[in-house]
Amino acid sequence: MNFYVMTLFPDMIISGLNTSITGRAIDKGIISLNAVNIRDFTIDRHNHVDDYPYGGGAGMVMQAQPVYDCYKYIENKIKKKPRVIFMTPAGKTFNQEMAVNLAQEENIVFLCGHYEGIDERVLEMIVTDNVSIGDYVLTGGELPAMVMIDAISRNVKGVLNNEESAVTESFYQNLLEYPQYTRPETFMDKKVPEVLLSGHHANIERWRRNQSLLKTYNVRPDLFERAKLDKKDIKFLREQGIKINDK
Ligand code: 6GU
Repeated sequence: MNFYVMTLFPDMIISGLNTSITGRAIDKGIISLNAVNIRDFTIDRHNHVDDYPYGGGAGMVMQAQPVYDCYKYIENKIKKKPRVIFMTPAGKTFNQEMAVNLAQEENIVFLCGHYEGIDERVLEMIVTDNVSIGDYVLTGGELPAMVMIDAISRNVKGVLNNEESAVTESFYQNLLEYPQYTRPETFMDKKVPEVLLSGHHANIERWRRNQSLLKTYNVRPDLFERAKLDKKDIKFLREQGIKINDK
């Protein structure tokens, strides 16, 4: 899988993703990361890539020409029309389902804006998807692109090892992770929950499931509403005084 990032700050993309699990996947050749500097495509004498907005107003707008030529350079290299994702707070909010789906693509191009935005005409010409990473405003699209590349990559076969893969499971069921503990058994008078030392696998599994249910109910009621509950889950939650409607 090949990621292309159109950006004014290629070093930021490379340094952010060349470490840890994404870095290992790049080294192994499972994914490739190409940060392409939009400024390299300007035809302006002073290397400018932005100008004042027509109609007035604050800030600067990225010009169409360098963005378009940068895109054409990438399209020409891969010889097909890729998904082009424009990182914008005005896009559809990114989620795990989108990460899983995008992991099926062979090439993805990310377009990172800066300043007050990008000339609408080039967006109309090249962008296939508008995506946001949440309801807050960032200074540019680089961090959002890095977030998406990380989340997509870990759904590409071979990027995670078996142990790392298991960790994703819970989000698919719309439940949050149960708490984890490691040695020592006692840390500053705080003990590890007894059941985890019992060696009784069914009890441990039940306890973990119950912890996930309670955590999700308390911190993410929106997720909890979509979680699939079985009879044992419903019994446990009712014992905790939580009202559950039978379907
Ligand atoms: Cl994709 N871009 C910017 N600039 N801010 C954001 C965002 C994207 N997603 C959330 N905030």
